[in-house]
Amino acid sequence: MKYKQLYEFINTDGAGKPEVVMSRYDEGNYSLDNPNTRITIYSSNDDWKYDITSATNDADGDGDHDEDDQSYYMIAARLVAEMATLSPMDESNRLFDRVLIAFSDHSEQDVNIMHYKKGNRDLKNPDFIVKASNRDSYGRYRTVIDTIDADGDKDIDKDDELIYRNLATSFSSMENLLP
Ligand SMILES: [Ca+2]
Ligand SMILES: [Ca+2]
Ligand SMILES: [Ca+2]
Repeated sequence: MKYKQLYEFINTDGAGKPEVVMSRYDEGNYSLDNPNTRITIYSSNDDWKYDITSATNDADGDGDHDEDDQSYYMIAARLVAEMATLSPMDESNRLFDRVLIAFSDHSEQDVNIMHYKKGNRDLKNPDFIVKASNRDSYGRYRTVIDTIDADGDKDIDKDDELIYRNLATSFSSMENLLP
């Protein structure tokens, strides 16, 4: 299944800081407002440390539904919170409204991390695409292509690559994203 994962920061409960909202879109679905499923990851102390999720599912596909499954979503939320270019923690660094992650059309393993500038609501037309490839036997991505500044410190280096490598690894490890 060629599903896509979208990450956004939205203040879903209207209180305190924004939550991380992960929406899944199945193959062919690019309708921003109509995801196939949606999970919200909350910070219980409202301090950008994401540690609670809305109801999840057997994300890792091992046949049970336990804390391990929840942890995939929390790890993903913490990763996107490291993206200063996406997180509303500091609006002066923020360039993007949302990030969409999908497997490449050209390879079963390569991952595209698509970035949408503020106001761009067309999921088919990202402003930047960072690619991760070269997955090892543990499922970790080793190579990032077309890296941009993710942590907002105005350079492009290994720290930025690591965020993208971890995001791609997180995405490909969530095998079973049932509603
Ligand atoms: Ca909130
Ligand atoms: Ca499981
Ligand atoms: Ca950087």
